[in-house]
Amino acid sequence: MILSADQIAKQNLKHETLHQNNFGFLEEKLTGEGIHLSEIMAQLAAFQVAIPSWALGTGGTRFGRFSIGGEPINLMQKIEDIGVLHALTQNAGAVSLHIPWDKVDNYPELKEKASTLGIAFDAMNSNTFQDQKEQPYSYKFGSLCNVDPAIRQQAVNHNLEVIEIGKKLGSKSLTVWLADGSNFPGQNNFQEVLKNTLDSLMHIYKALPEDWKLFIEYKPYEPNFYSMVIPDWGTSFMLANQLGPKAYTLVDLGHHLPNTNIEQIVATLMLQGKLGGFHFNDSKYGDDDLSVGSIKPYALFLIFNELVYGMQENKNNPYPAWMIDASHNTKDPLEDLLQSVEAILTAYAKALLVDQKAVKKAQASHDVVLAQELLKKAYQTDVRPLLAEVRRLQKGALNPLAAYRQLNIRQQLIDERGKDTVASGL
Ligand code: PSV
Ligand code: MN
Repeated sequence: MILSADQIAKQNLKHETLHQNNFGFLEEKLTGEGIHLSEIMAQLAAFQVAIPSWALGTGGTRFGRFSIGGEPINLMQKIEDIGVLHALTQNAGAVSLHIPWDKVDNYPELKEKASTLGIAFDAMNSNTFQDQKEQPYSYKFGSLCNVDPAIRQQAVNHNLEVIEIGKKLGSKSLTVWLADGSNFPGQNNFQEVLKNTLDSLMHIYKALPEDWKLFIEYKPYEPNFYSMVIPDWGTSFMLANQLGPKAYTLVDLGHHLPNTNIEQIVATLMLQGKLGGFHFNDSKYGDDDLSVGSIKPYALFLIFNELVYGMQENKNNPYPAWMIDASHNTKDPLEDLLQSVEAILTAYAKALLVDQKAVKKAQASHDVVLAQELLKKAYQTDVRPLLAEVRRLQKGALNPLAAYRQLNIRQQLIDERGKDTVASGL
């Protein structure tokens, strides 16, 4: 289903008066504080977060999966769903594909369809954490790290194929996440698997086109529980440095042990010019993949505060690739993604409101209280009218979630696709 600007404009009429009042009040307040609102609004409008192709259906755990109905059964339908998200929010104009899940016969047709909906192809993801039917060797004991050179070669070749597909779609980056690791002491020789991984990544790196980037994800545990070959940002950073200037670390919010100071990791990587990409989600315990900002919104704001600072100060760091990497087990995936997009933009807008100069001044005079208060002041600003105004100016919805519900989109998708459809992916 395709959502038209007219349908959205009609929904906006219902909220128009209240919105103008709310925005007018906020505009006066912020302008009075000397904030250049137009600059902030331009940055918010430019922000595009990629939606992963595998998150448009209901997810599940190893215990069960509860389908919502109307789920997209192929990539074209997934692109249409992202089109709906983008039409409503104007901030979801990109898709991230996972190969081989998203292989199709006709890539030009796919590219064409996406471009009519304003959707670009962000980072491509390879998959060497599952075995595919036709592949000769198993990844049960690792892929790029494997002690068997034939298995490593197969995993390298897969990544090369992903790059080739990405080239056809206009993507400019490859994200490698490795499930490689061990479940028991003695299973792997730590040094050997790391050396093998670097060697395999070097082969992949060599095949990267000049204008591409390689993003290396890290994760402390799962699916392996004793050791992961790339367990932390330090290992990813080390590999990226050894590979060269086109390789970067990718931070996935769920890939940290509880209470890790992620904002400090962001700052360190940006200082070194090595933060390439970002996967958004939220968690209570581990890689829970919950809706962004649903558990620790203040931590998300602090992370964005470092991202904003880094984007301003660290010109050696490229503009990061953003992606939502959440799983929707309980809610309608599209509603969940709308909530996540809103949470990301909320944190970003609040971070843009931080008076960086005043914070620096407070730090210079060791005024701990003031420095903290300055952050809190930005965090406590209700930026919802600002986000709504940015969307309105781009013909998006004043209230995306309300519009989604009032337009009965899930029911329309069920009528169109059926009640029992199940989306491929995780
Ligand atoms: C692994 O947990 C991960 O974060 C990687 O980004 C994968 O590609 C993605 O989730 C989907 O499995
Ligand atoms: Mn991820």
